[in-house]
Formats: sequence, C-alpha cells, structure tokens
Amino acid sequence: MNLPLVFSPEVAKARADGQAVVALESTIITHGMPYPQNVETARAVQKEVRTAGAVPATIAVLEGSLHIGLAESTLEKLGKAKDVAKLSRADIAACIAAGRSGATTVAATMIAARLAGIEVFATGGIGGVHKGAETTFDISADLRELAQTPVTVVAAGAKAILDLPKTLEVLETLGVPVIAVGQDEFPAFWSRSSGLSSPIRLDAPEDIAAAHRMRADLGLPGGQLVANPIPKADEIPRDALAPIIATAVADARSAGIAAKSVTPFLLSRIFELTDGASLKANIALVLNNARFAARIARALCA
Ligand code: PSU
Ligand code: MN
Repeated sequence: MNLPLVFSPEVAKARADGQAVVALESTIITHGMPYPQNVETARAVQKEVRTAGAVPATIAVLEGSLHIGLAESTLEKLGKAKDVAKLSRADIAACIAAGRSGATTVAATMIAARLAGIEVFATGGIGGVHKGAETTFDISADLRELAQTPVTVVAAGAKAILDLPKTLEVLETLGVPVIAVGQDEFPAFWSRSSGLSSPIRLDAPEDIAAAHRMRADLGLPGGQLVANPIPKADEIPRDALAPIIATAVADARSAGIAAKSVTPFLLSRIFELTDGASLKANIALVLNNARFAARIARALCA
C-alpha cells in the first residue's frame, strides 16, 4: 500500500532515531484562532514540545499529501489562508484523493498520527456533544475517533461551549478512558472546574503511558482522553464565563449556524465577548498540554 504520507526532515529523523514524537493538529490554526496569534501559537507549541524533549509533528493535508511535520513557511501560509477545508474522518480521503488541501481536526489528526506511528497528540480541547444535540444531533466525530484509533490525546477537557455532562456520557458509552491530571474534576477548557468528576485520575505521565500500553495489550481499540486542566494563573473562572457562553450559543442559534461552522463561530464570538481574554487562556492551555504530552511520549519511549 502506498500511503500519501510526507514527513518533515525533523520528524523523519526522530522516527529513525526512535525519539519521542508529539502530533499537533492544524484546525486549531485555521479555524480556532485569529491570525497572527494562530501562527505564533503553532510555533510556540512546537517549541514547547522540543523544550520538553520530544519532536513536534504538526499535521495537515497539502495538495493531496498527508504532511507529518510542517515547514515554517507552510504554517504561515495556512494561518493566513481563508476558506481552508476543515477535515474530519468523513472528508479526509476525498480531499487527499482530489489533490486538495485542508486542516485536520482532532479526529483527522488521530487518523494521520496512527498512520505515522505517533501515539501521543496534544491539542486545546476536543469536540463533543453540543448543547441542544437532542434536536440538532450535533456530536463531534472526535468522540468516535477516540473510541477506535489508538492515540492518547492531551486536551484541557472538552470545550466549555459543549454540553459537558452529555459529552462524558457518550465517552463512557464508547469506552473511552477519560483521565484527569492533578485533580479529581473534569476540566472545562478555559476553566479548571466543570462541576463534574472525572472517571479516572492519573497524575504521572508514566502511569498514563502504562495505561495506553495496557489497552493495546488487552486488545482494546481506541485511545485515551487526557484531561489536563489549564494552569490556575491562566484560567477564566467558570462562573465568569457561563453567561458569555450562553450569549454565544444563542447568537449561533439565531444566526442559523450549523454543522462544521458551529465550533469556529462560538470560539470567535467568545473571543469578541471577552475582549480577547478567551484566546489568551486558549493559548496558555495548549502550551500546557504540549508540555504534558511530551512527557507522556517520552515515557512511552523509555
Ligand atoms: N482545540 C482548540 N481549538 C479548536 C479545536 C480544538 O483549542 O478549534 C478544534 C479541533 O480541531 C476539534 C474541533 O477537532 O475544534 C472540533 O470541531 P467540531 O465541534 O466541529 O467537531
Ligand atoms: Mn459538529
């Protein structure tokens, strides 16, 4: 089988040397943050992974190839581009087959990471069950991907724009381990607290790596969700954010926003409503996740 994979020189060398590698997604760059903070963050996240002793592999589809590790100039181009496709499990193959380009979501990045032999992936927050899903049926493909693709995903929980109790219920139904780090509570992206307890708590990266290995040994498909709370100094307290999220969700509804546009719309609306504070917190939590993911990747290599 001839896979359309293209490795950057840095990632190719890391693979040859058996070094720890951390996958990073590109939808957060194209749809999750405004320019130029998106590109600055992508660079800073890669640097954070390197400082923590692993090699970053930012993933995107470029002109029909699945790129594992992106050049500086590509990051800049992606970050500036308008109307980049947002690729998930459903559309990644058609995009590659047509020779087109697109940014990979958590689901698509997990698929690419597995093909590239990368077991750990850091992002901001996974997609999940949207508020009102009982009528819209809007449930992110990220959840089913976690149930079937063996990659450990480090996120600051699920984005607080979602229905977090329903998201945890679906993860449980799908058999996805949800592992909080350093606290018993499931974190809520911009806030450390969600009011919901996490099914599992493991504080040491070595223990999370061991659980990852054990799932494979037991023949269990799928990965793990590592829910790493945003550092205290960077969080926006849950109570302060709740009314803002409610306004953003109401705005999305009255504007008729649906399907793939929902998450990007809500993130940018909350950015406006918090005068940019949500973006600052989002950047801090991604960096924190990159650091922790590097430690898990190193533990898996040891
Ligand atoms: N984390 C962030 N910002 C983002 C995302 C994650 O801090 O924008 C992206 C991821 O790519 C995730 C997607 O897969 O949001 C979820 O989109 P949806 O709800 O349409 O499945
Ligand atoms: Mn959706």
